Amino acid sequence: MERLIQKIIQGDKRSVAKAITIIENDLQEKYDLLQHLYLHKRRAHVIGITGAPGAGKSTLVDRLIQEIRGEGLKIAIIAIDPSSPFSGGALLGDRVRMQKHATDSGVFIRSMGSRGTLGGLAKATKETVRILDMMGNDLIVIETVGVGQSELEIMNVADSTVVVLNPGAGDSIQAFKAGLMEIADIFVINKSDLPGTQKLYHEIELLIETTKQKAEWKPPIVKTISTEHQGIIELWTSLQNHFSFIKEKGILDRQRREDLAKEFEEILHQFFQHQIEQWKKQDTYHVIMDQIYHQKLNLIDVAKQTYQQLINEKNE
Ligand SMILES: Nc1nc2c(ncn2[C@@H]2O[C@H](COP(=O)(O)OP(=O)(O)OP(=O)(O)O)[C@@H](O)[C@H]2O)c(=O)[nH]1
Ligand SMILES: [Mg+2]
Repeated sequence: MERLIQKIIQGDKRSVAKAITIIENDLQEKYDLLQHLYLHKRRAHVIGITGAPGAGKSTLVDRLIQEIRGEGLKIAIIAIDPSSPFSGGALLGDRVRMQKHATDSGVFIRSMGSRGTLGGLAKATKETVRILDMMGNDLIVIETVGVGQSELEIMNVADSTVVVLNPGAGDSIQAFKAGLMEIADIFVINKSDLPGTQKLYHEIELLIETTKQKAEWKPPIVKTISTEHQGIIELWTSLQNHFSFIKEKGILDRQRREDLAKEFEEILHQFFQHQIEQWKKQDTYHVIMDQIYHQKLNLIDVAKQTYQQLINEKNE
C-alpha cells in the first residue's frame, strides 16, 4: 500500500486508476487506502458541472482543460456515466472528444458508472476526489447529467457548482423545478450562438434576484459558445472568484469539516454493519429469529442485548 500511495503522489496514472478501482469495488484494501487518504490535506478546487443531456457540458470541460493547461495547472475529470440509457452514445462522444488530452501527463480522465446505487456512487466520488487531490491536481472536475436527487447529491461533493443551460429549451423553468437554483454557484448559458439567449439571461437574472436576495454570493451568469471557445476565460475567472470567496469567508473550511464528520459517521456505520453481518452468520441467529417469530422472545430485548454484545466484542 505504501508503494501505491507513493506512486499516486508522484502522479502515476496507472496507480491512481488502481486506487479508484479499489474504492469503486469496495475491495478489502479500501480502509488501508483510506487511512492514507485521510492524512492528506485537501487543496484542489473541486468543480461540479451539471445540466441537461446535450447541454454542452463535455465540450465546455474540454475547453476548460485547454485554458487551464495553458496556465500549467493539473486537472482531473470524473465523468459520471449517465444513469439514463438515452445518453449512452453521448458518453462515447465524450471519450473521443477528450481523447486528445489523454496523453497529456497533466490531465487525468476517469468515467465512473452508476453500478449499484447512485447514493453509493456519490460516496465513491467523494473518495475518488481524495485520491485525485493526493495525485497533485489543482482542479478536479465532476461532470454529471443533472436530473435526479442522486445527481444533486454528487454535486454536493463539489466546492463550486456550474449549472449549464441552453437558450430556447425552457431551461430556466426546468432549473427552478429541479432544485438547480439552490446548488448553482455559477450559471452558464451555453450555445449562446442560438436564438433566445437574451431572454434566458433575463429569466435567470430574475430568478437569482428573487431566490438569492439575502445570499452573499450571487451566482454570475456566463454566456458561452464552447464550440468556439467563447466565454471560457470568463467562466474560469468566475470559478476562481467563487473559490476565493468560499475560502475567504471560511465556507470552504466549514464545509470540509462537515464532510469529514459525515464520512466519519459513515465509516462507523460500515464497521457496525460488518459486525452485524458476521453475527448473522452464527448458527444461533436463526434459532433466535425463530423464537422471535413465535413470540418466545421479544425483538426489542434481543436487539438491545445483541447491541451490547457487539459493542463489548468490539472493545475486547
Ligand atoms: N451551437 C452550439 N452547439 C454546441 C455548443 N456547445 C456544444 N455544442 C454541441 O452540442 C452537442 C452536445 O455537446 P456535449 O458537450 O456532448 O454535451 P453534454 O452536455 O456533455 O452531453 P451529455 O454528456 O450527453 O449530457 C454537441 O454536438 C456539441 O458540438 C455551443 O456553444 N453552440
Ligand atoms: Mg457529456
